[in-house]
Amino acid sequence: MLSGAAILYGSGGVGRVLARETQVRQVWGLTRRIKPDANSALIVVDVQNCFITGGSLPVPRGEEVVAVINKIAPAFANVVLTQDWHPAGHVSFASAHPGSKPFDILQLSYGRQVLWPDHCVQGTPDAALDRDLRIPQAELIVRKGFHRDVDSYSAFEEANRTIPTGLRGYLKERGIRKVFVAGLATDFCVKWTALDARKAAFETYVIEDACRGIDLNGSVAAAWKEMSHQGVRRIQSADIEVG
Ligand code: VGL
Ligand code: ZN
Repeated sequence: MLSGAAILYGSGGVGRVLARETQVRQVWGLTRRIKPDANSALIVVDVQNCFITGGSLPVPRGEEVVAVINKIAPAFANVVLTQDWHPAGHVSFASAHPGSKPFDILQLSYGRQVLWPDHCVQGTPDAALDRDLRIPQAELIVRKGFHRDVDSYSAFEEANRTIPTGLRGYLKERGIRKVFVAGLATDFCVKWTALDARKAAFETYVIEDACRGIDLNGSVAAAWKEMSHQGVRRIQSADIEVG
């Protein structure tokens, strides 16, 4: 194993070495767990009533992420939560576009926009965080999608790609170098948040079993492909050392 590792380290870029290391670990059945450190943050994306059964835009089995997130959260000294937080009449709502219906796609000034049922309206119970989340140490809640004419799947930057949320600066200023992303939905807000985390040069992990997707026309599989191309590391909650 050790000499194998030495050969691998001489053979290519860091990304390739890490990918090979993961493969080697899997082949050998080794369970080396990841221990989040002081420079790691967990980003819990949009675990809100709207995205859970009974909400306005329920993600299939969305409620299942809560127990998984509660299990791993104690491993993180730094936790940031996000909230999708739209004004009434938001541009992403089908109801704001006469003649359109939910899940239609519309070309807007900043690009293609999937139209959704009205969801996560500011100040409504639907927009509240799931009451069963147990993350008392969470230090920041980032709200996004609050400009009426722009959506924001990403926790870092709005969909017109010009307005930052401030999360990048917050994390950098706090010395965070690694982010772990969990929550809803894999193929929208989790994906965009993870891709933007990579763009901001964070080492980025998405915890697969702590996420659920909406899955429109294969969008979950496409999301994993896109994330892996950008160097996002796909892990499971069991890969994280808790306690
Ligand atoms: C989301 C659709 C619309 C998400 C937010 O949190 O993934 N999806 N708004
Ligand atoms: Zn939304």
